Amino acid sequence: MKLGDMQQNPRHLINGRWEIGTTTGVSINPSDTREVVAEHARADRNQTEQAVRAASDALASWSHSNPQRRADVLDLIGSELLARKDELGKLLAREEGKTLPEAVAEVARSGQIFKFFAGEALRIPGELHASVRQGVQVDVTREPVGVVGIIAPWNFPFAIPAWKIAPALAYGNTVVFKPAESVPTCGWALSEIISRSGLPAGAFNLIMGSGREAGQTLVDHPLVNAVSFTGSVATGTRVLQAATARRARVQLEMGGKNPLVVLADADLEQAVDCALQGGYFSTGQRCTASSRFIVEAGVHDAFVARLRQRLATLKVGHALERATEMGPVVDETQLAQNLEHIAIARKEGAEHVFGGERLELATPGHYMSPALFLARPEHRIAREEIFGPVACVLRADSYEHALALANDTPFGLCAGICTTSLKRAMHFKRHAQVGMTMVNLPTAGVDFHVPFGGRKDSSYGPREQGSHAAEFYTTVKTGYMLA
Ligand code: TXE
Repeated sequence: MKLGDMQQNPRHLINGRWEIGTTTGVSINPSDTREVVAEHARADRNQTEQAVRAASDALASWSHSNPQRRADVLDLIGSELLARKDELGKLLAREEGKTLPEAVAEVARSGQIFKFFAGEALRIPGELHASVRQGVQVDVTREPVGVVGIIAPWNFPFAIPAWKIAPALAYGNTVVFKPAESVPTCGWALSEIISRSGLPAGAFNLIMGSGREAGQTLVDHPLVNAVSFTGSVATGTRVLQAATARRARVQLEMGGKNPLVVLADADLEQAVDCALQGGYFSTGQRCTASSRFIVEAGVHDAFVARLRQRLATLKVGHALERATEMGPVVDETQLAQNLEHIAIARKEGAEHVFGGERLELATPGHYMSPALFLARPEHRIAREEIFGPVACVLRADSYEHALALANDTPFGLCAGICTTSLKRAMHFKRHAQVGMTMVNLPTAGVDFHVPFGGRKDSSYGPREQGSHAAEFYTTVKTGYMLA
């Protein structure tokens, strides 16, 4: 089978072999629903269990491999992702619908993540302590956790799997990876590169299929020692309950309702840029997207007028067209969900400023115009994650009021502030109840070498990315020795 044929018909990777599925599924281009991106394998419980057993059998070899070998494997994967970023970015744009520049940048970032963890494999930290007992030496070392189940969402089909798979392998774990149903070909393309990197058979396995069957099997399987999940709060909560019931380690990244505070002293153009990028780029389908613009009264009307102007000229279109600034929504279900939220906002009395309509363009796709409303804090549009190009403005009387509004949410992933006051910026950084803060920057758009994650309902377990990833992907051993 040639690579091109495989890309049309992605198979599972189980124990180093490409396997057909028990059933097949199709993935569709959201920019042009006439185009089938691929017909891919789907796994049932039995096939998923085979992948878990393969990962478990490979542990003895990979967990004791030397760090240089792991670094070489990860570096090779990173280099190929970087070298093929244009081609793979095109695939990503076709299957998920983000614009080509966004998609190419995501693939490049995935390559950088693998290269970062190639370095981390050589820097696994340990500690040496003097004992409280005479003549005894104590050391603290880190070991792999075991088999890691990786359950990924559709919105970053290269980067999110990369920032889970790379640390898992760097620290000597073996992996069963399940991409989201709507982006199997991206998951397969990443796995195909990983399959040629020099790993022992079974150290990395790919399973495509439904969350309910393949995903749940990973969560429930006694040989899966840890589960790293990114997705919705509802599914994350189910994953947590099932995995912790059998005492597996769990890490969850879920939703956000991220605020961008705009103070009266802000540079208005910069604030509007931050709002546009953070709220609407990647079609608003980012857990770090800003969906609440909390604007101080003095600048409220000017901000709304300027943002409205910018939204009116934002070019929505086919993800592969050069002029496109915002691609389609990922699928019909998500589009219907977005439109439903817009109907609710109108019904609850939020004031419509712009957009929120389904668009008919030259190709049949899941297009909608970016939406902006003026809301009150109790409106559902100001409280629930929508996960689309839909945002609202909340008026704040003062900085203190803005901060209170920013924290008035069950979520706690990311919060931004636009201000020229160092004092306010520092206060906000300290008092925002989130895992990540941004000053004069969009809430979305993070570095790959520092911790990523949030508080409250947004996240559970240790942070992802950077050297903090070791907290989840390793377990600590304390050794005592009479010297
Ligand atoms: O998510 P799910 P979906 C939010 C966003 C979106 C909503 C639904 O609001 O509208 O979630 O998207 C797998 N056991 N986010 O349906 O269901 C599933 O196959 C194990 C926010 O895509 O959470 C997929 O691989 N796994 C988010 C992954 O879980 C299960 C990004 C996520 O699916 C499972 C994506 C089960 N029982 C969506 N059921 C963000 N914050 O970044 C499903 N899965």
